[in-house]
Amino acid sequence: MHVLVLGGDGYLGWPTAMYFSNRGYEVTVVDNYLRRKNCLDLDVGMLYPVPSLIQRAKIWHELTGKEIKVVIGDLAEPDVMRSLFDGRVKYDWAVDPKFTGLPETVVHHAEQPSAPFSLIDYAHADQTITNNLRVTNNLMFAVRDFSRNTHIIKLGTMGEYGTPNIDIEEGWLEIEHKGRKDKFLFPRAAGSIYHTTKVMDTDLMWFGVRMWNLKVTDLMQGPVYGVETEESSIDPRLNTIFNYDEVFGTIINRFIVQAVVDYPLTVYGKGGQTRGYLNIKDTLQCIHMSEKTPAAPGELRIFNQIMETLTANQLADMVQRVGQSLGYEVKVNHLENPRKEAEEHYYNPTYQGLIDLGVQPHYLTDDVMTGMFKVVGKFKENIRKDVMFKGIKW
Ligand code: USQ
Repeated sequence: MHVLVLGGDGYLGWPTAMYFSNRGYEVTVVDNYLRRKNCLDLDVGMLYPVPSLIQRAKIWHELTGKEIKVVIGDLAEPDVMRSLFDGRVKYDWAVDPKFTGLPETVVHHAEQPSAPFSLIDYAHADQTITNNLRVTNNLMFAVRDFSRNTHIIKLGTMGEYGTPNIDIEEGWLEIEHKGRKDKFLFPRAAGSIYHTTKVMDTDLMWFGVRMWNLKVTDLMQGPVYGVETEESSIDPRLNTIFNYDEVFGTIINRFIVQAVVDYPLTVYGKGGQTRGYLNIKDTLQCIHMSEKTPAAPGELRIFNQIMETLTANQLADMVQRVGQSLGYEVKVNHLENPRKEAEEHYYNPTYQGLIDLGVQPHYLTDDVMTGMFKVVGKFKENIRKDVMFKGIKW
């Protein structure tokens, strides 16, 4: 089985590649270092330096004997995408440079993933829209033209739904209107330009599913936390990239880093914002379970990929409690919210589909958080306070 991981250098992409490789799959990763370039351009830093994608694939091979083929290229260029399916691909690193053949599964992580980044100014909004939509469109057409049996697993986001005042279903909603019934995509109301591109991605794929019988799974993921996965524990050089700055860091990772350097936790506004969270280990399980039971031809299968819902205030309380038990003095600050979002709202999403497929959740317990504190604590000297909060306004 061959899994193609688009965006294989990122926070989730590299752990996905190792996860499948470790389980005996043939794996190809593709990335153009967009995330790293954007971090450099904005000078936001990372918790620790990470070897290049090619170096990581070499380290992985030395330690495990397994091969992850690497392509460095921009998937927004149609030719780069198409070469992965028509055999013209040139690997930038591989043990065996022969074309692996068509992938049974493509995991699409190749997006600009930050909401604040997409709202810095016009240019950053434009980069987000151009990259995310072109990559998705290029993928859709490449699969249509060369490999309709390939199952596309696309990372969506819970933020596509926004925070509606009704329960959030898994992707679809049956509506009765003037005595007639039909099923529609659950209403979308994205809260950033980034999240809006994810809505548009879904629409593109839904079109491809209806027109060309493509097989697509859309994983509506909440904010992910965590550093370690089974594979990264083999060697610290295999750790995934880890951001804690305002632009690329997600809330739980940020709060723990802040606690370690006595930076008051940056709760935005009232802190009643509720989101569905999951451990990075569960992202990998969810992708794997989706891969094992592919969507049918002509099916857009949607799962809500979260394991529990928590408010920003609950997270801050927990980080404070666990941090204090470890000897950190943790203060909590309520900053004026730079985002435009509901700070107190109803939130009741369904998230049963992936559990039914066999995913076993890792919840955010005190022990799990203590483990994160220990990892982050090792890199305390690298943590920069100047990138914690700049106040990118919506
Ligand atoms: N928040 C704070 N303080 C902080 C950072 C965030 O109070 O220092 C709040 C935000 O205002 C927001 C919530 O925490 O209400 C989550 O923010 P986040 O930065 O952790 O996550 P978000 O911007 O929503 O985006 C992240 C990922 C994105 C993914 C999304 C899933 O960057 O790629 O799609 O989580 S979801 O939020 O469900 O849309």
